[in-house]
Amino acid sequence: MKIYIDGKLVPKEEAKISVFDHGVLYGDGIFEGIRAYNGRVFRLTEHLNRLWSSAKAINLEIPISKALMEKAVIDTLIANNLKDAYIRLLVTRGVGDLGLDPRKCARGASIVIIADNISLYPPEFYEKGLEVITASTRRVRPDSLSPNIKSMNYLNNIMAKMEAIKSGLVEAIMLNSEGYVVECTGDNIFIIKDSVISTPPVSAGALVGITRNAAIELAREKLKLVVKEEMMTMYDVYTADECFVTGTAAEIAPITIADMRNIGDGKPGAITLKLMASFKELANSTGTPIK
Ligand code: PXG
Repeated sequence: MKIYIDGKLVPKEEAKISVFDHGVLYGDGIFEGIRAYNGRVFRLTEHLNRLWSSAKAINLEIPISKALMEKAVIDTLIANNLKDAYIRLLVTRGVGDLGLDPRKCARGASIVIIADNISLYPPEFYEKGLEVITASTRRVRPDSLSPNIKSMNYLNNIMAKMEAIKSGLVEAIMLNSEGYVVECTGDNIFIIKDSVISTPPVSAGALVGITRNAAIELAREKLKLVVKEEMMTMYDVYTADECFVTGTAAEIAPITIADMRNIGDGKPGAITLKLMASFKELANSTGTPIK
């Protein structure tokens, strides 16, 4: 495996960054998780735009242009001979001293790109649907730290994920400090009631997921359904006809049990299944070619 670090493709064993990098010391850095399907990188421009917005929000200068970053992603995939892949792109604050002050990272930000085979949820998760719980860990308030800064500190989500794991599950629903549903630990959430699709608004504290956007477009344009961004509580989840999550890793996955309640009849819903199929088609036929 070859890893991209600051312009070089190096073997995995040599892919190291300094312990003085503020990404390590403080989680001071940003990332993107990206997928490639069938020789094309899915919504690469959108991922890079989100990365640049994260950088802007934390006052981090990315040392290369978007065009060069796109080339670096493609070059990493080619070097690893990957057509279907999970790509993790990091931009860390860089090497500094033992203080918070980012100005001490004078050499500038470091870029790391890892491309690997995708480890997917097992097929039965998609056939039967996922069971989730509501995490007691609340999503961090957007006025403290915007969820749209995809920062290298994911402890808020990791603590909620640990609650899911403790219950023998893989995902948990996270609420905001007012108790409204926001998203899952690494996925956005949607419910369907009487053929109307709803997802929590970004103002609730949700990440503007790339897969969330794709699901909204597919639901509106291909399935001709109404999609609303609106506040919801766990009552709305429990009493929905269908529920699903979206994310780069999970794609679109049905949720069939939440906090011990069956959602609808406890099986993946018809609209969810249609969206899953439409998403597969979209992901396999669009994107930036790996060449
Ligand atoms: N919400 C949160 C909090 C996320 O971290 C999403 C939603 C979905 O966004 P995209 O753009 O991927 O549709 C994410 C995704 C993983 C993993 O391994 C996923 C994410 C981050 C880190 C790891 O499942 N982010």
